[in-house]
Amino acid sequence: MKKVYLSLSSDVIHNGHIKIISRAAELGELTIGVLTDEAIARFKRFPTVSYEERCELVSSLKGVSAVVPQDSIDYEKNLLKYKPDIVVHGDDWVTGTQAPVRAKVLKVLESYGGELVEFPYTINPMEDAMEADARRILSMPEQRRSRLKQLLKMKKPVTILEAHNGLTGLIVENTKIEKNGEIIQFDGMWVSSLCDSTAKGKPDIELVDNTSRLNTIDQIMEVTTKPIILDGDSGGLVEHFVFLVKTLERMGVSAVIIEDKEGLKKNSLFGTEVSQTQCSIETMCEKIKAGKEALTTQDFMVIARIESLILEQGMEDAIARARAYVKAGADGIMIHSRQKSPDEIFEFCRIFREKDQVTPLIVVPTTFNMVTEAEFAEHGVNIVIYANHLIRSAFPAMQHTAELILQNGRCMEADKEVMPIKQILTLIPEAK
Ligand code: SPV
Ligand code: MG
Repeated sequence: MKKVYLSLSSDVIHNGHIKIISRAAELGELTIGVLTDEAIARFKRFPTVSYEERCELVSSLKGVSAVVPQDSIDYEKNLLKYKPDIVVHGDDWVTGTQAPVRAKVLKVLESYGGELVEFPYTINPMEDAMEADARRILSMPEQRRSRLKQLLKMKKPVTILEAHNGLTGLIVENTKIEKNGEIIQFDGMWVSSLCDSTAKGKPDIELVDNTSRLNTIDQIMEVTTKPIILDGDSGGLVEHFVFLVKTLERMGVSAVIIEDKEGLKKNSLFGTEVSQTQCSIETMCEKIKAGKEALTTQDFMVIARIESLILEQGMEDAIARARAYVKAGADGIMIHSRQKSPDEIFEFCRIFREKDQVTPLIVVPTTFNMVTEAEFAEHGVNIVIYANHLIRSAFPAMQHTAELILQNGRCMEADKEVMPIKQILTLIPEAK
């Protein structure tokens, strides 16, 4: 009896899956590699049906002899572990995003004499509608809100990119690349005060009010499903912060990060070049406590951001604040720095982790940009936020286009560098 292996990467089982399972079972003893929640979240989107439920469903199907976890879209680990004689797949992966995954499967099979059998892919007319349904479910507040906490349990680090409107939200939602046989994407969005303000032509001084910030979030939410972290600046007055927290939680935002500053807030990357004041530990703790008390669910995270290194107050102050904020109930600590070297961030992580291995640590590597996500994870970091990169890439591109038109007195030269009209017309589909 030959050993047959089929990987199921979907959280929706339809007639196409049943058909390929029964054909695979005809070839020998069939093992199904069920993709773990983390693997599905990585390459596709967060699953709507949990790994355990999917295993139960799949193992009850006719022809299935065994179910094993597959923890990556890359088959290598499982193929080398189970050495199936035959791998079965639909022929849809010959081209498109999964083609490199197929190429790697062929290479591994060749290494031990296994074989790939492909059956014609059954197009299910309902597939698009089912996918749209799944996305609608995932975008609902109670689904989306808890996603960050779920991701923190699954993945280290969770990677977050800045979004400041619907369009940049779509970029964070949909951008995927193939890397080392895996398909990867960002986990969620950071609604940055710098980028939200800049996009509105305003300085980053808490001038854009919460009504406007919430409107930005709403625009992003309308077209995405991924979790959102709001840059809440100083959080404002305690009396105002509790209202903000309630509203964010109700909307389905996953976390707010507030920084320990008072008075006129300026962007942290100015450091001590401008006058900015750090608030007292007591004031910050009071705000954290009030925010936590205002919550209705266990899902929403109030994260405290420490500005001690930015304001050159020293490591001891940063650590003392971190411990106090965690004690006050903070669900995570963001430690910020504007140094080019990551040394002080790594030192903070090391000292913090000596006594606390649980509280999530968050970093924003705008200046210490050479550090990779894997290195951050090794230092105990749980969330990496790329805080301003979409707006920083868009602005020079737009300015260049404006200059090209001025220089040439026409738009032909600019047209060569911009997206074709046909593409922009169809970029956003009319109905989903
Ligand atoms: C932001 O993105 O607005 C931030 C991060 O607060 S930073 O600009 O580095 O202060
Ligand atoms: Mg900010």
